[in-house]
Parts: sequence; structure tokens; C-alpha cells
Amino acid sequence: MERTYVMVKPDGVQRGLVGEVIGRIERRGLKIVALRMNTISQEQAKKHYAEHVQKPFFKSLIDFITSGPSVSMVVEGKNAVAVMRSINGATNPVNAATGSIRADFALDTGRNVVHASDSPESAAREIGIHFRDAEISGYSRIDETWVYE
Ligand code: IDP
Ligand code: MG
Repeated sequence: MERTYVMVKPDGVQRGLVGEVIGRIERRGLKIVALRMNTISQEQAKKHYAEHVQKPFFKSLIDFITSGPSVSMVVEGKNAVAVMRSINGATNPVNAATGSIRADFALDTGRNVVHASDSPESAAREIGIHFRDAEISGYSRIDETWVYE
């Protein structure tokens, strides 16, 4: 099983979309193994988005992502990284597939409601930025034999 890091960004929290996002993750059959609301620090944000440090939008991205509470999750399941990216949709909501979170709830790249890691390596790195090992719960869900063959 694979793990990925998922965030409901501050715009998603402010717009009351936390339940909507969590509901989609749970209904798909993915398992939430860690969950927290907090306002992430500048230091965490800069580490999280380190790959974008040279981009013109970096400062506004860091200001936005640290501007208020966000919801952080570790999500586990078969192909969790790819499945979460498709649940979220393309970065620019205008290109997001119909039925994805970004297509259903967003219009602007800089206010695209959710984050999910783009590879298993990114997931391991991002989980390490946002969670301690002790905050991640390994458990079986009772429906697993009905979700997996
Ligand atoms: P991702 O969130 O789909 O992985 P990335 O390219 O990693 O997309 O960019 C990280 C975040 O930075 C995006 O989700 C978006 O909020 C923001 N971002 C990316 N490109 C732009 C841009 O061109 N203008 C403003 N914000 C951007
Ligand atoms: Mg990314």
C-alpha cells in the first residue's frame, strides 16, 4: 500500500470544503491514517514548496498557504499518489477533469483548494515535514476486503 500527503488549503477551509474533500477520499476507499488542522509555519511551507523557490509565485504561495488553518492528512491505499492526484484534478482548475475537486470548486491556480503529493518520493518527504511518526495510525478498515480483490 502507498501513502500520500494531502492538504485542504486555507481557501478550502474558509469555504467550508473540508468535509467535501474528506468525503471524496473516504468514499473512494482510501484510508485516512493521519489528520490535523493547523496553520503551517513559514519554515514548513518553504520546505514543502522548496521545488518552487525560483518561481515568480513563490512568495504569494508561501503567504497564502500560511495565511490560516489548513487540514493535513496522510492518505493510504492502492496507488494512493496517482488516485489522489486524479481526485484533486489538474493544477490549473480550467484544465481539471470534470468531477475532480478543482473542477468542481475552483477557478484560479492560486486558489485551487487542495494539495496532494506528485510521487511516492515527494509523499515521503512531505509526510515528514507535516507529521511525526507517532501521529500516523496503522490500522485496518473493516471494508478492506470489499474495496480490494
Ligand atoms: P500541484 O499543487 O498541482 O502539485 P504545483 O505545480 O506543484 O501544482 O504548484 C504548487 C501550487 O502552487 C499549486 O497548487 C498552485 O496553488 C500554485 N501555483 C502553481 N503554479 C502557479 C502559477 O502559475 N501562479 C500562481 N500559483 C501557482
Ligand atoms: Mg506539486
